[in-house]
Amino acid sequence: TNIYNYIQNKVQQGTKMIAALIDPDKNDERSLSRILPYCEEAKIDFLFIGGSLLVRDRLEFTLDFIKNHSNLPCILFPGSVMQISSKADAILFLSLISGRNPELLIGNHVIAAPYIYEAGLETISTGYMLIHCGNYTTAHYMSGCMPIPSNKYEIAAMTALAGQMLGMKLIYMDGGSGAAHPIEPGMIATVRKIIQIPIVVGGGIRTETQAKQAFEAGADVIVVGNALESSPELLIDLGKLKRSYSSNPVN
Ligand code: 1GP
Repeated sequence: TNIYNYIQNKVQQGTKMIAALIDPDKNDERSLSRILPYCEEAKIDFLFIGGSLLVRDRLEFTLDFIKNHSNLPCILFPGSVMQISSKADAILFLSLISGRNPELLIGNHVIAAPYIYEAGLETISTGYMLIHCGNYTTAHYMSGCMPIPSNKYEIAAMTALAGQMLGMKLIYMDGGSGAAHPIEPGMIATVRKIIQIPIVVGGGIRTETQAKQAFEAGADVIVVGNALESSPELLIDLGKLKRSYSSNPVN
């Protein structure tokens, strides 16, 4: 429960958090060596490790490399039951509550449960909601489910509320990696108004302004993935941005 306690403490303090998404398919030693120093310097909170589809078997290598070069907590963000490793610190136990695919609501969880148990991973029950953000992403395709339309704020809010009522510990609103635009701040705000659990927001965040809009609308954690390939220095600005919400400047 260490990672979830950390999130709860930050939320109680009104402090925002940043996660960098590392897709093992897209990163090798060279790109990790480039991105990790920015993660450290920016004092981001977590690394999310995973992808909708891992074409190459590089999860273990990626975790080994990160653990040898950084102390940042590694949270698995699994695209499938194949993405489980005891080398990580926690796993987002994702239920795709915006979809209606029973395998992604409970089936895969039953298959994954003994492996997660064996690995001793902290499990964070997460209501995962895919939102349509201008394009059709790999996450949308791989889920085989319709995403929530970008302007249907009430559907998003009631889906998140149902997730909270089911006992989920986090809501992750995702436009999908490489989303054309981030989730509309109005949708985040509508969800924020009705639920109490922490909200993670990702997909298509490429600028400090977009990150700020997500935070102001009520996101507790923002996730940045794609943008780090071309401009990892964005993390430095995001680190400053999250510290502007904190009364304790070392956070
Ligand atoms: C995707 O929320 C993450 O699941 C991050 O998205 O790669 O577009 O930043 P980006």
